[in-house]
Amino acid sequence: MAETVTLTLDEAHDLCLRVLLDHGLGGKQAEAVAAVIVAGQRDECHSHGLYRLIGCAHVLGTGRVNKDAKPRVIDWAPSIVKVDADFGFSSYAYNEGIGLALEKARCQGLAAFVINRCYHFSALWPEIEPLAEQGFAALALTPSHSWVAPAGGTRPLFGTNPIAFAWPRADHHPFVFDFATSATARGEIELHRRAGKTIAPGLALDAAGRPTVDPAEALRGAMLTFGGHKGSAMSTMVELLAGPLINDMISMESKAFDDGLGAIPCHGELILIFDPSVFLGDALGKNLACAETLFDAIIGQDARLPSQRRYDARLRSLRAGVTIPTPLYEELLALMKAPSENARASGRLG
Ligand code: NDP
Ligand code: PYC
Repeated sequence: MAETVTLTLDEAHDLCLRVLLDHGLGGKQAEAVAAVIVAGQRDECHSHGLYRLIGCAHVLGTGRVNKDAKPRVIDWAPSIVKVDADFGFSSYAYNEGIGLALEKARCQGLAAFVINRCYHFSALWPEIEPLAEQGFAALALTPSHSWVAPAGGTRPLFGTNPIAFAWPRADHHPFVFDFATSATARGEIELHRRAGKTIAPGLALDAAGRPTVDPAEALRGAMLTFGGHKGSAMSTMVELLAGPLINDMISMESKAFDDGLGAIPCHGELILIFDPSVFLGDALGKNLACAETLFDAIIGQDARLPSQRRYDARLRSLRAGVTIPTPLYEELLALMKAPSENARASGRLG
């Protein structure tokens, strides 16, 4: 049997949708989740691509996610939109509320978009890159589960707490970065465990608080923040801004709420949206040009901009589809209630 399987983006989407619908997820919610998983795989963000379907199926099996969630969009204040996700997936709540949040950003120059009571498993860039494509700058933050020790500590406390930022560019893809405040995403460690590979030193401690490169030990122990005390403080900031500030759970509470099920984290998310045209008026063009000078200077040193790898991967995937390990493909097929005869008939599984 071949070591990998290649799927077109349509096939990857159909696979996601089928698994999610088979697990009882409502149609619009399933579409929102499938879109974000396929986007992750398309951009070769393997830790947040098709592999995540396993976690989605698991959390749906636990009965925790509201499969028929009805997100409620709340016009909270002149510059604040909240969406109560009704314990559904974040991507669906995002789709329901983002329109009003953008209206407010256009009007006030700055809007806060809050998603509450959501199950969140995705990368953050799919939420903010489209905003920068429409001319906005954006910053997204969300906690997760207590998996990460504070700098100087040895026990899990913070979530992997990603921060993502997007800036609009006229003739290029937006400038976007999106990373965990842990030294790596937990999904990466999980992928190393699945592949039987060790992880890099400096990412995690075992349950006894000793440094480890064994991914299974790392998952049982505590992950480390990036940049020592700096990542630790940034992670604390994510907990505060996307927890107490928005009346939602911090990672410790989300982990306790999980109650040992090992489900996808349930908590809130904060997205700040800036409209540069309101901030700048007539000075918009001059300042967007200044940003381009900065980007040129970065690239001029043969450094690369964040997301360039992702944009290159996207081009490849649009042309040639996405490639995943055969064992992962088999595991995903097995998640279907009635595994697809089409996939077998197509000869992909030999
Ligand atoms: P990485 O450490 O791989 O960093 C990713 C970011 O850094 C990307 O923007 C990437 O761009 C950029 N980057 C990487 N290498 C370079 C380089 N040499 N020069 C310039 N830029 C570079 O990611 P993480 O493991 O920390 O996180 C991966 C994903 O996990 C994120 O998308 C995050 O949102 C997600 N995540 C989600 C969580 C959740 O609760 N929902 C929790 C934690 C993580 P490029 O993509 O082009 O390589
Ligand atoms: O990879 O750390 C991670 C993660 C947590 C929640 C979703 N992804």
